[in-house]
Amino acid sequence: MALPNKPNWELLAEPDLSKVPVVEHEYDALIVGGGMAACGAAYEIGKWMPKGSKVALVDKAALERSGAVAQGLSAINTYIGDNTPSDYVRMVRNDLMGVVREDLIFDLGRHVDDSVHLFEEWGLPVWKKKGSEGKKLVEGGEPVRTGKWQIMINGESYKCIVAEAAKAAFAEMGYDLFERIFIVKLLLDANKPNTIAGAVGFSVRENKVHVFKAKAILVASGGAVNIFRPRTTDEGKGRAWYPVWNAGSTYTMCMQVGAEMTMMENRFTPSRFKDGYGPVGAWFLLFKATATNGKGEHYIKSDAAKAELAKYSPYGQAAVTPTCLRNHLMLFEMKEGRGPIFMDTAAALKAFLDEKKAAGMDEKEIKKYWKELESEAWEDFLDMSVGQAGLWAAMNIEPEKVGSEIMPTEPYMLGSHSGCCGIWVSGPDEDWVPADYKWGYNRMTTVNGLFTAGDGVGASGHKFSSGSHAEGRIAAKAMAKYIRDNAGFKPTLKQTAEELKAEIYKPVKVYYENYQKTTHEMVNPNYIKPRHMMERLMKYTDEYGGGWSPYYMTNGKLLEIAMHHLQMLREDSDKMAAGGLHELLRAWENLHRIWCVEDHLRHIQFREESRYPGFYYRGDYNNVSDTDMDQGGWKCFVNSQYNPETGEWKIFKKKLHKIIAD
Ligand code: SFD
Ligand code: AMP
Repeated sequence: MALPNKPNWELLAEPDLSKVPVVEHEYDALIVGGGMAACGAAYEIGKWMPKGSKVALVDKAALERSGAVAQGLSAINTYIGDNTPSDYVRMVRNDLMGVVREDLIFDLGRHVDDSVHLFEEWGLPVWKKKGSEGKKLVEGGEPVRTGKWQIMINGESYKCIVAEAAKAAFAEMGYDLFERIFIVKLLLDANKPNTIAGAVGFSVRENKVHVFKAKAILVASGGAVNIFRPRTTDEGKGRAWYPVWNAGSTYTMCMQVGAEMTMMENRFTPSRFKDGYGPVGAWFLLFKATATNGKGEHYIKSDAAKAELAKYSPYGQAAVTPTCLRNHLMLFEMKEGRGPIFMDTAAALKAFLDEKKAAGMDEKEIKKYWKELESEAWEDFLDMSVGQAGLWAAMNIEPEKVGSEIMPTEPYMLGSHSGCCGIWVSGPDEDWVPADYKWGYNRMTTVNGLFTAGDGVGASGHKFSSGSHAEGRIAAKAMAKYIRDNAGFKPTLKQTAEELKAEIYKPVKVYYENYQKTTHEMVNPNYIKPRHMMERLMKYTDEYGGGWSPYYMTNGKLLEIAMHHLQMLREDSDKMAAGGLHELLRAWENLHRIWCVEDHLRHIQFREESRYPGFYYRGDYNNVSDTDMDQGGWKCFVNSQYNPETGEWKIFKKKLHKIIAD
């Protein structure tokens, strides 16, 4: 039996699962995911593992173009350079409305530049200021800064470059790389409580199940996309800002084995160029563009905007307005009927030109300069969001002549960009780190031997691509230490390989047992297709969980209804049907989505305030309650934990420590 990648009517027959082989592997360390964090881990781990160790990396896609950086990027958003790690902590703390793990952020800040230097060494072109062209950063080359933290790159091939180095490091050590294998779940040890022992997944290219035993596992499978109804409809559906292939696997898989989660109420609702999802940072920071409302007013400077920001003091009054509050101002204008919001691209480009003219640049030089400016503007999208460039071309948009609409998108869950949901991990084992922030191994979750990085680590956003890579390296080093310290540990699985295979291939069985019972395979009383399951999920999260259609507003009652629907979805997911390997992938992705978004809403329900106005609001607690948890306030973490033995959840407040002074 060969299951088709896409349903193929000629091949439909009762599937014989005995013909699906199960390959069993045994490793010391396993890396799940192949993005920035995983590539950082792959590059680093060999330096620290005992000689002769066995290490593997498993990616659901192909390393060269997988994860959020697949299309490339036009900026590296975290490069400390002449700034200090303490300043970096202050910036992240303010942008994320005060509730962050300062130990993790400081730790990242002191290591991130090393990854950027490696990228340059591996061939990534970093823009340099006039006068220092040709010099590498480590040789004193001055990067073109867009903002205080961001540097510009020619980054279309960013991921290829980073993946190549990871592969080379693996090849040198004789480690194994598995591509196109989707990991479905993690497995706990049969004998040692709360200890990771393995993972199971399936090939998305051939009928094969893979069971991995490992002494330690790093899960770095990115954030969660397509959990809320997207703004795109039909023809454009599937287009999103963050990578569609990251389906919440990191959060769900770690949560399911009992890892404590933190700040899962946080989401990132980015403002993006409408319909193409093109990022806005380069326009705001490099081109110094401003946003206007439908009346052409620079609404950010209005008294109404100032009054709105004053409600969220001290965050709203910081030198740089937090990302969520920038959204809040945008939504305020739109709700007051002054939309749409435009990025004033034409004014920004004209201002550059005027500046040069005033400085006495001659006509010929101006023409040349204009060409450069124009191509930089296009390259920003061509490097990381090709669809936006395509849309501009298709719509006859000339950014030097007309502005383009920007719009808050549907929400995403992530821990590495301007969001901070994720897993509660140990910080570095150093004396300045509070005792309740560390338990021995840096970036280890509360499950022994289970590590995470990048989007996986909670309460420490603004790592971006470079920080995720650096964090993967930090985690890999700690994971190697854990393996050395637990050299005698022999992972033992609770389930047999055959049991795991039956569980993974269940949606295939459901499909083939029932598809002939209706005339159209999409509609069937005995099953639900992954596509429909995802649509149902998106409808509920949008309408009840504060998606874009109710302007990101929810409340206790709406969340109660959302939880009911999500429980029904979980129940119904047992009846998901997959007619081919691609659909089998979609089925398991959906399950990952449902779990992580359920935890997200559970957290929003628990936190009786609106910590991130502009990302989400609770109508019944529409304020930021910034007093300490000891005084009944919400300036604290919210953590949750699923108990894999009993199936029960607990959710609770966790103390916040301020480490770096203002
Ligand atoms: O413009 C499984 N990001 C930006 N970072 C920057 O530094 N500069 C920018 O310019 C950035 N911008 C940006 C960014 C992302 C995107 C999509 C756009 C624009 C359009 C953010 C970074 O890219 C991001 O922070 C990091 O990539 C996060 O790293 P990491 O490792 O946490 O996630 P990943 O790279 O997406 O990798 C995930 C991997 O997991 C695999 N995977 N493998 C096995 N089993 C499963 N079940 C799996 N599920 C997922 C994936 O295949 C992938 O390999 S801008 O907006 O600011
Ligand atoms: P984005 O393209 O929105 O993902 O942003 C890229 C980088 O620029 C991130 O580090 C953002 O925090 C930062 N950024 C974007 N817009 C602004 C703004 N208006 N003010 C300050 N920083 C911004």
